[in-house]
Amino acid sequence: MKKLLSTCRLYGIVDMGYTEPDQVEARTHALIDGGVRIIQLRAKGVELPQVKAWAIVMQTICRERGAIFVLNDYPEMAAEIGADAVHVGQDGGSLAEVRKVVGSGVLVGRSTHSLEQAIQARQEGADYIGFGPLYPTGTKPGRPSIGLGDIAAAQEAAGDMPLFCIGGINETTLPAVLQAGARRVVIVSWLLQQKDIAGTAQSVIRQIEQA
Ligand code: TZP
Repeated sequence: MKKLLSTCRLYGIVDMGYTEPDQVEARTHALIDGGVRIIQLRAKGVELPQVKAWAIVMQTICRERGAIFVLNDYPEMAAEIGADAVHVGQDGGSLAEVRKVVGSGVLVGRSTHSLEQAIQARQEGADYIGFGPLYPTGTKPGRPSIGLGDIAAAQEAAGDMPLFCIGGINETTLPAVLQAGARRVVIVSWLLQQKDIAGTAQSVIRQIEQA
């Protein structure tokens, strides 16, 4: 899984704030069709049995098609359903505690919102980090944006730990994000709102590879 993670340029999220329940399966497939090999389920404020049902659907598809399935927020559930990875925020406890719950075979990702947090996540042994929000975004309302200025330094500090820039990335902002040194990105709302999710993902991956 770590080897596959190291090849990932675009990280997709099936965010239930932008996804109808009956689209979970189709969107997971569309992202994989578009070349995305790491896909998270993000279902804020949803009852746990429902989250678990969607997680099992996505994990099954990702396993069949060779993508990494990431569950946002719930280490116990991630362990229970055999998720490939779990993603936790700054309020998700220490990574050592998370690892104790999920075991050594599950990748652990962490959200970071500053260079200092990126450095700390690496010291704590995160398998990858999200770094942002670079721009203000309705997907994480109220979270201050951090801009592009620290991307290169965070990238440097991350070393071989994959760092995915996140927050407000779309076709207009992507070139500046890449220009600032980003080598991997997470795109949520803009990608999910495209008519052709697979084609758009493909084009984003191409742009990142050419940067
Ligand atoms: N963490 C930092 S920004 C963000 C998360 C989950 C949301 C990014 O979503 P979008 O829609 O791509 O701006």
